[in-house]
Amino acid sequence: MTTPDLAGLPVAWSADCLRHEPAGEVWLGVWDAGTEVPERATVLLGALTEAGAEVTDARPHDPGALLAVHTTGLVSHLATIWTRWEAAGYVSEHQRSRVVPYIFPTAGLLAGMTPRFPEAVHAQAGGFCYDTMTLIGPGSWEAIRAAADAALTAADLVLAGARAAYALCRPPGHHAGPASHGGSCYLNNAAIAAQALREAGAERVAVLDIDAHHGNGTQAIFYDRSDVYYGSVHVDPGAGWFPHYLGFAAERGTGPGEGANRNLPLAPGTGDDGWLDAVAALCADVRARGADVVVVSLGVDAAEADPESPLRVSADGYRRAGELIGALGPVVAVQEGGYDLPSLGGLVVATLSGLLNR
Ligand code: SP5
Ligand code: ZN
Repeated sequence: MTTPDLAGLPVAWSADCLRHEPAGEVWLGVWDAGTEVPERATVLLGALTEAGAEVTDARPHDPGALLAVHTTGLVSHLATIWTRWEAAGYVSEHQRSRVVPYIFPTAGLLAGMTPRFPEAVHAQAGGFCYDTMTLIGPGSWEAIRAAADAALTAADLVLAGARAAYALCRPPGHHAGPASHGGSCYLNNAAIAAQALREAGAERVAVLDIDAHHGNGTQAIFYDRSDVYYGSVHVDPGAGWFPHYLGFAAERGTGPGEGANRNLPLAPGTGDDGWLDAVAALCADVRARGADVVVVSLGVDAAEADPESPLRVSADGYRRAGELIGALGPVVAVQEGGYDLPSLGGLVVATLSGLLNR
């Protein structure tokens, strides 16, 4: 009998992650089916179990861990908006089954003025959510909170001595900033884990983001800090890809954080060779700067079959990326994107097998 690839790898998970049902996304004014579906987590859980990983319950953590990287305003908004939306009659009277923003306090609207926080519930959502694709419904908050708890539990396991742990987070997190959310993300699970690792004594933490999209939220959270490096390889936002406005190579960090942020945008169509060169360059940064622990924002949406990105990475490419990252030291892997249900499980298992050098 062969040993399963992931035998002994702890997987932090909560069934509450299934309770978030965005029921699609409003893209260019039309309500589409959307790809960030609960089945993603079911598929991943099945593949990881099949590969021999050890599923462990995400342990509830103090809200202080969320507030260490997010504002009270964002956290209370996410925790309460659904209940207030429903109570105010948007579902029963207006047939709006999900929270969707419609007005955004952009820099242009404000023109330098300080905005007044609106009383109207339907005007509040755009104060936090910067796109129309990141909907909130019944159960969303429980899932958002559970995903953060999964990331924190994986961090605890690595602090306790595991060489690697994986958090099966859903919804994903890397597009959520200190006071903002979007891109199917609500709270930044990877940043919450990275900050918790810092507070538990890790002096230098590196976040390596291999999701197909730039993790603008993680970048924003750590942009002025030297103690948490952020490196990301992603499809070039300038070529027409989310998050469009951020993720360029010139964004290198600010103040004490100057040089501790690195973006490697890739042309659409880039496959294993170009993508792995970029992953290796980020790993070289981490080696040069030193890191006590690495948090991987593990999106697998750069895969060829994925509907949300034009990159063309193979399962073997993911395995090799895992090998490169696993050689750096202890790793907390946090699930981000990845939307092709038939290949999703194999891609994550391949990456984690590489991490464990199996
Ligand atoms: C965590 C993560 O991977 N978030 C990525 C969000 C990017 N969403 C952009 C969606 C743009 C519209 N999608 C149309 C898909 C084709 N039907
Ligand atoms: Zn992504």
